[in-house]
Amino acid sequence: TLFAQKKYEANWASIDSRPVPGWFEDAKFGIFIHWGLFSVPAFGPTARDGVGIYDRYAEWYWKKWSDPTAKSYPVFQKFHERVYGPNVKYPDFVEGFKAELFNPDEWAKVFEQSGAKYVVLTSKHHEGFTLWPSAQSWNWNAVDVGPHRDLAGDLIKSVKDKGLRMGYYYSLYEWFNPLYKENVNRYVDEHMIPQLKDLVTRYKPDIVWTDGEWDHPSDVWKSTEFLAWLYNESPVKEEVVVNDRWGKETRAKHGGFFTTEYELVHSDNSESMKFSRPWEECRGIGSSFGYNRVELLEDYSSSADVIHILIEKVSRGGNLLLNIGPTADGRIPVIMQQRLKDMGDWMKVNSEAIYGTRAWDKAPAFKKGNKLFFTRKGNDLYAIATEWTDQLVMDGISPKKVTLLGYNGTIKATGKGGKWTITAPAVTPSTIPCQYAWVYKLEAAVK
Ligand code: FUL
Repeated sequence: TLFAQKKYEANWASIDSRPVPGWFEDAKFGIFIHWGLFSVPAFGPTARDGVGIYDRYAEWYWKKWSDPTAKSYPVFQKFHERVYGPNVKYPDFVEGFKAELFNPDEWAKVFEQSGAKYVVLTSKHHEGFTLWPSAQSWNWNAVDVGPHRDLAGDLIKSVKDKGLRMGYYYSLYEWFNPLYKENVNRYVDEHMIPQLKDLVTRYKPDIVWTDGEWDHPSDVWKSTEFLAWLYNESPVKEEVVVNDRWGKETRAKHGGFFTTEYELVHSDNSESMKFSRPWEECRGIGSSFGYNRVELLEDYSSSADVIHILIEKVSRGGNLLLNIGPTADGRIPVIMQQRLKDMGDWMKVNSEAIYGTRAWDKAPAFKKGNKLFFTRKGNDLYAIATEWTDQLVMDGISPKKVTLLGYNGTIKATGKGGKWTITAPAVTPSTIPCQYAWVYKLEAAVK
């Protein structure tokens, strides 16, 4: 059958009328990758420096090191002075960006085994250096200089070969691009828009994840014009997904899915999380997106932590985009691999309680410290306990059958009038289905 595809116009009312393609909300779990020249110094302040989360981002090295008003300025200054000295300028870091150990098939395997369904790579962060041979970033991209390799192209190929979706992060603004500073309109017309269109037509990404939008309103970025092109004419017009970072006024208002970041971009109370659109929380495993070599084990979330974060976000209807920061030589730090491996082991047993689910609208109000979460798929509910308890009591359900995912024995569940008590089975270390969180499937529990 031939349906006339809807034509989108270059205004927010029209752009916002396009539903976010369903694959995104069903996917629930993605991997974010921050990789660029900032991976060379791979340094940022930590909690021990007494600065807040935004001041710990290692990918902000260039900016924070050059901005005396930044709270983390002294920490970056001191480090740079001690390690590199005054003669090393940020662009010199390109010498250290070789990616000589980069094996995209290996990376893709790590992502696949984590249970993630999609991947988002920084094609260009605020530093302006592109990971693909962009004509607009002549001599400031990974093919002309540094690794001499199309990192963005090689990775999307390997990731898609594994059956995962992949897209790109792209920073609208650039800190030190002279054209951007002198004439933003020319920058948008001659640099940014051609670059974005090149990225989309060349690699056909499933996601365009923009950022750096706050510097100008969306009309300066010509965001709705670009999105109308993306939705009407581009090779990915059917399935492509975008976020909400398209201008200083657009977050949690316009575009595709809404974004939170370390729960800080929007305050993390249950009210503000009732977004009218699919949403995604992004965060690192530690407190930075770019690799920070001085982080200690104590700075990293444990496997239990990251699994619990996934559960919390999904039970509230969101996705989790969990970040890794590869090294300049192209490795995924082993501690990050380990966290992803544990997530994958958990997902092998429990993924049906994650993929394709929605928040349960009758779930108990979200509070920090909750130990019981719910997801819903059709008439089935999944009760996810982040602590092993002998008895779970829940309200407002009448399940036809109760099982524990990954466990073969029967589960004792009794109830009347919507109030049910589930008794955990007696398990041993060898019969417990998994670690970190346990899922009771409550079949036909809700209407
Ligand atoms: C922020 C950026 O400034 C950070 O460096 C990071 O890329 C994060 C995902 O978005 O706004």
